[in-house]
Amino acid sequence: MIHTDKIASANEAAEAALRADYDALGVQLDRRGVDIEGVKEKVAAYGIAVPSWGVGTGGTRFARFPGEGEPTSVFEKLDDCGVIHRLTGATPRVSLHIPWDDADPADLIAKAEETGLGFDAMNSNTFQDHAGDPHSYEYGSLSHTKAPVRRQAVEHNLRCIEIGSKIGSKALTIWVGDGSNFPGQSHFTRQFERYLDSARAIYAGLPEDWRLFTEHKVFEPAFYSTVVQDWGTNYLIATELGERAQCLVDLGHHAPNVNIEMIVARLIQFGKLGGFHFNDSKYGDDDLDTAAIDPYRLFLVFNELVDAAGTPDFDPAHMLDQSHNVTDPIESLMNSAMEVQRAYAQALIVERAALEEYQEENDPMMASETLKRAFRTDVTPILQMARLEKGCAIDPLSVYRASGYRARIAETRPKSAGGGGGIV
Ligand code: LRH
Ligand code: MN
Ligand code: MN
Repeated sequence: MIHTDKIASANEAAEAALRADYDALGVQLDRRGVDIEGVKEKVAAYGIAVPSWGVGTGGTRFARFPGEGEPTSVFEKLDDCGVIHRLTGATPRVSLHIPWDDADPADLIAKAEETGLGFDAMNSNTFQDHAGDPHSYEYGSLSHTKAPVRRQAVEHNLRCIEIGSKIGSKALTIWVGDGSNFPGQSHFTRQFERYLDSARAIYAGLPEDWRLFTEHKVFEPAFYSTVVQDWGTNYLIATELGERAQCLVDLGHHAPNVNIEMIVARLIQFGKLGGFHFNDSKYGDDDLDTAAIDPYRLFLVFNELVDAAGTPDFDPAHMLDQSHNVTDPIESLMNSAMEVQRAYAQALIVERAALEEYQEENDPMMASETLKRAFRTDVTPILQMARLEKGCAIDPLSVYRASGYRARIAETRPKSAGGGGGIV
């Protein structure tokens, strides 16, 4: 994998400069009444799950250009995820997708132990057909007009729970592509009623200590209407199902210009924020690297999360969900995990008492400036120090590039074929 002495020698070369930067930032933050050590401890304790499907090269429906050394099994995916965590110390868990990652749970546990990882939420997949299944999802899954198709989709979800229970997962995320492409194709109300009935059957099979996350998305693959199209429908699902059903917010799944941080605040207020799929987008569900387009929006989401910290039972799951078309997926995922940490650290240094005062006194300029001041602060030394103290890399990208990991695995993993039909 990555040799510990490679990390140590790279860190040694960078440590003195880091300490100087960290001390200077500490003095600056101290003037604002912010304790840098407290921020660093929270950042160090923070972890985000990596999507197993993210370590393979993605693509679009036009083409996929596979990279060198693509993982060919869930076990090789876990190897790559292990590298990401070894270097960043920020990604202790992996979120699996079934049937893409179907394997004997005992083997999954063994590999997770070997790579120093655990498992996060399970993801079911009823947006494509599974080899050997009698029914097709072409016209929907949980909301399909035909009961046998719905039953097959429910059973698949129950199987995801069963696998997850054996590997230490505590949540199931359901995203369905169900919808319609033509006005009149589907009866909105009856279709949603069927979805709810199926979702209730899954919820009934949820272990006591599990949560069910439903994920909304405005369009795609359905291009006229989508059954779980926005947070309003998602909230209805979560309230219909029960206390352990919550909404998952994928940052790329909203109409353009939607105020996502406000949706986050609303869901928190009513105990229904289950978790996130972090990524970034310019136009739609672009699945670009987190913070590649709009880091301020990511910061504003984290501002809501930090503001709500301490709310009883507030424990959203944090996962990345991206598609890497033109970069090495390991590099993208490391970078994205660190961008999420950055947004978290920036939100932690917001001067909240001052912000509240400006809000009370209706001073929009100073309220906005208070947020901007935190956002403009370069918190990189905090992130780097947290990594150094964990024995991870001060600069994960350069250590990864110098390690030759990609070239090494490319020797043993067969080159995969390109083509169309990337993961959305
Ligand atoms: C749907 C989605 C959902 C899927 C993943 C592959 O667009 O965001 O989370 O499980 O992509
Ligand atoms: Mn998603
Ligand atoms: Mn998506």
